[in-house]
Amino acid sequence: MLLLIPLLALFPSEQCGSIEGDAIFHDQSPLYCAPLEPMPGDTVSLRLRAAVGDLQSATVRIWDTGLNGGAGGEVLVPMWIETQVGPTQNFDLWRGDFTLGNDTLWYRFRMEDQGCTDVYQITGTLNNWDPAIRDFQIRPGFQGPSWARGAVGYQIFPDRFENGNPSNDPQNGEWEIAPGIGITAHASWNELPTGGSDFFGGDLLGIWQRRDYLQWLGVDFLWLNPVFESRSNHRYDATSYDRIDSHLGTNAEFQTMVQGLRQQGTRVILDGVMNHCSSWNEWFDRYHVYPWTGAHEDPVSSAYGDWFTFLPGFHPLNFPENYCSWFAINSLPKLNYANPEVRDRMVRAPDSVLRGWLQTGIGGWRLDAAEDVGPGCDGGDHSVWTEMRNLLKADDPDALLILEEWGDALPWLEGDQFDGVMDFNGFLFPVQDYCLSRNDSVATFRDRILKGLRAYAATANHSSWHQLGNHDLSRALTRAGLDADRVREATFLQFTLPGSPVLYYGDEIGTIGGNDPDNRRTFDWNLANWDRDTVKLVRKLSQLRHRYSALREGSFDPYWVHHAGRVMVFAREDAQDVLLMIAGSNNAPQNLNIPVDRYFADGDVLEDQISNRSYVVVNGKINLSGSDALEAHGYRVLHLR
Ligand SMILES: [Ca+2]
Ligand SMILES: [Ca+2]
Ligand SMILES: [Ca+2]
Repeated sequence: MLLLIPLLALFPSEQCGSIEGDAIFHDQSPLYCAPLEPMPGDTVSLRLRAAVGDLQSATVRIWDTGLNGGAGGEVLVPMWIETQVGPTQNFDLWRGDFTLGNDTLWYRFRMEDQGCTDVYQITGTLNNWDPAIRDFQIRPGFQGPSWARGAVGYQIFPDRFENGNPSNDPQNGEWEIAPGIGITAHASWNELPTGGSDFFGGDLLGIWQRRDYLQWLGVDFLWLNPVFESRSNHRYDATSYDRIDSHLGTNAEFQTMVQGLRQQGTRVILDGVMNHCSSWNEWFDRYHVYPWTGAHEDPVSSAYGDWFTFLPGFHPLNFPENYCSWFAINSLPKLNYANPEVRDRMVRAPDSVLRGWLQTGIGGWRLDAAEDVGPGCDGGDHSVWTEMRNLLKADDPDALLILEEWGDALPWLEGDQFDGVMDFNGFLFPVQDYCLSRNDSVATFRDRILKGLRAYAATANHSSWHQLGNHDLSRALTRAGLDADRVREATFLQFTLPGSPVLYYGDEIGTIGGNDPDNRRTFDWNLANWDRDTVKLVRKLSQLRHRYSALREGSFDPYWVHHAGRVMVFAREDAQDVLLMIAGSNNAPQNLNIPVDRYFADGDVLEDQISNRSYVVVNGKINLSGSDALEAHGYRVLHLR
């Protein structure tokens, strides 16, 4: 008996017995955190849902990073019960208000009842604060373009989407990609890619001609892989930042396309490769193409000599070259942002690369290799991006700024640099491991998604890009072992979770391919070859995302999982609607008895927005069993009929 007391103290339950931890909910959607993009001086209202009558008190526990001369300090905001919510008024809605200062705040909640104290962080209710889980964050003054929140995107590799103008097609041997190595032109659109120097002839006119398809799919913006003049087919190594590659079209054709697409509601996002250019670049001119003296020709006398970094003496990493390049790839010399002329030319000047092209009416930029951009050989420098944001947002407050970052992007998403990230950590990898490869359990998937959503401020989460694949990864269908059902499971999550779903051209029709260059196959316009089930699903989900603001900016409450059946049930709610998603990732039908009394009352009829099947709420649950079982790989979007 004596041993029991220390044992109990050593192994506390996850939650207090007197607090219904599973009923508690908060996230940074408008119903629970307002305003979405608070400015210094604004009153912020936080709301927390708890079972009715359950709590004696609730408190917002804030860490204000500006207190104590920047050392930070704790602020406690008492909450009160504002009202009862829920289908049978079965929840108290607790509310706490405070005035925002200039500094970043981190917050979580403390709940007390009958001597028990629990905390609420984004992964749920816990007995003790878990320092490994990032608290919710508020970044005063962080405002992103509203059009981009939850918007549907479509990535195009320009050489491979559609050939609208055969007269601009690259010809065999028309130029060298490296000294002595000529480019190749494919004889047929249906051949397979072979590397970086083979061309199919896709172009801007082709994209324009297929605008009806993009509109039919419900695409809000296109992200084009680089379109500036280059010798490679991927064009991540520009020879000029001022000219559209002539094999894609002219500068004038580009502007016409951008403005025409904008009129149909489709913005164009350009790929900005700011870190490095080609060794054939007009400023570097290693191979003596231009009449002037390029940096490589004579770093001392060239007007561009200090635009790059040349190293005296022996440099093993760059050997046998004497200049800094991206990953020591000598065809990709790195621009030197310690030189103010480079910063003027790329960022600062009214006609800089970034600001100049913004004037054509593009919707913004995706910035390549953002962590590398800076002075010298290795230096990443955030000041390049803070300067970029200030200038571009002054030119066009609606310009979207997305960075490429494969790790934690928080250092770029504090409100002063980018609006969002290509979210590998928060979406692509979790959905890969859950749906495509089936390595993760549903509980692990839910945990990774929740942690991804707490990684950044709310506005950044909404405009971050959720992809199943892109030009740097093998095709989603190939990674799924050619199982299209798994890709559809992942697509369902891509379009129903918070964030901005961005399709990789061809994934929606069942295009396959291994690693680069096989992942860059041409788009197959022969409808007989299409995976119609997938493209129909994409179009339907895109329509739902446009119909229901709750799918774009609403809450995300993944309150129920079926472990063995690999099913996650989650609600998305805003002031207009509640949608209940049932998302399966499994190979067999599942009998499910799903509690829905958090959102719906007995007698309510819930209709699936995809299949039009309906379910009646009985005893707080809906039953999917027998002939109504959730089919293998099944999914539902339920809305009150
Ligand atoms: Ca209680
Ligand atoms: Ca062409
Ligand atoms: Ca020259």
